[in-house]
Amino acid sequence: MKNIMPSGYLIKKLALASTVALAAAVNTVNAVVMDDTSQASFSPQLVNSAETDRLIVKYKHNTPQNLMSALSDSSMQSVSNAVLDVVGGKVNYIRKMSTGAHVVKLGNKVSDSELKAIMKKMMADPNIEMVEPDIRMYPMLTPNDARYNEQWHYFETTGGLNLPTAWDTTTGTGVVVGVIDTGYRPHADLVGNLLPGYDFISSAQTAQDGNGRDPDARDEGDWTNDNECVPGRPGTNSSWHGTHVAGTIAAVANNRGVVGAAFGSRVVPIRALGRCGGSLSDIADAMIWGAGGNVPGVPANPNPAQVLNLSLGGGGACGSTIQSAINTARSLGATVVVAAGNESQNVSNATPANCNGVITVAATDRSGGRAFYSNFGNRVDVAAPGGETNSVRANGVLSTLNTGRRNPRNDSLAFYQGTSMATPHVAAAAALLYSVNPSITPNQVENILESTARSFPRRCRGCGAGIVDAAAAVDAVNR
Ligand SMILES: [Ca+2]
Ligand SMILES: [Ca+2]
Ligand SMILES: [Ca+2]
Repeated sequence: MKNIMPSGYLIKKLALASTVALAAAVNTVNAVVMDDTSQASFSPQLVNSAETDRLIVKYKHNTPQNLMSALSDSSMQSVSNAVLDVVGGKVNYIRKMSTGAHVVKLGNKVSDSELKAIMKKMMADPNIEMVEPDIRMYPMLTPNDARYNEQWHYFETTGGLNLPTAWDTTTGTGVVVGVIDTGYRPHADLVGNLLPGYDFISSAQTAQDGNGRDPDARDEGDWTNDNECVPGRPGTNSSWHGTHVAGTIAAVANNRGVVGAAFGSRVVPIRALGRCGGSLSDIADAMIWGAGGNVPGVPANPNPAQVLNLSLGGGGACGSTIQSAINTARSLGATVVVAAGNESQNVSNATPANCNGVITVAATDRSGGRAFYSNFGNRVDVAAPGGETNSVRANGVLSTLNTGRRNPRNDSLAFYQGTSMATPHVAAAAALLYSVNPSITPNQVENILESTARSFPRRCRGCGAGIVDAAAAVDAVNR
């Protein structure tokens, strides 16, 4: 099985997995080691004929010894006969194991019940001590972070992204995702996967850091006073939006808190949103810089991103500035993933979601239907879990945040809802694909994510090809 995990990660995983693996091993022994007088009683989940057509057979007193053409040897006759009696066909001898047992392979496909019957017949031979299926084992990559179990949006069959299976192949190692957002907080569960970013906010008022563009992309808070942004609009607390989005992509695994959907990847935080949002001109520059392009007056990004996440948007048609930035990012090899928007309206009114060359993401709720707020329409390409916190907070997307109402205070974790939360799931899935095939193109990424998306378990009209299936997508690019 392919595994391109950093070794430190794997070591931690194995340590974590040990209690589970040990329990499984004990079950196996209980279920299949029988003396010759017992009735065969196999635990069904341990006999999976779709996964294995091999058996491990151990003889009492370690007989037969040194078996080469073993199945012609009379001492192995009961093995052959057991198979012949149940399903017919040959048995192939594979090898003798260090344990003294022998591995044999069935010549024909068998069902679970046939496999059980074959094992039961073998056990009728008083010379046979033990027979068990040569089961397959896998890296046990479920992260052990304390609140991973609340990240239903990664693993639940109904509404999740099918990530744990994808993580058996890749967690995004070697891939850079540019997050164009409010900047970042150096959250202890995120900072280890952050690369140097840049602050593209040219207005000191918007930035709240006392100056224009600068190399420090930390989020200083995007709180506003009443009427500050739009007359009549009440003030808001700081959102720490960029920290939440970045955490969904690359929060650190196997330490504490939560994990990112591509926790082997790294995020370049590119700050372009502050108080009252951000300007198109800053966002366009941020995109080009993120992908490795040249922006006058700004040193080049030393870690060009293969994926850009834009959990942002505004109203109106797709203008030439943003389309040009998208085209430049694509020409540099970057896949651009964009939120459909939260107005529960046709996405044609939301930009850059309505531009060409982007993957536009609608949001689904925990039941896999369209989230009540999500935009929809022909411009949507795929859907991903964006959660829904209005009725049940825990049905939102859990990620890294900060407790500060205005200025930053302490690290926290929080449930958010929105197409902003759905989009980083897709950006992370794209990162997994780049990790498997670094030369994949933006068009190929989009085609694979769409063609492997799963159908909606509940109504989601205008939500694109389906809910992104990370495991299916990784499998498709791995072929
Ligand atoms: Ca600044
Ligand atoms: Ca700054
Ligand atoms: Ca973590």
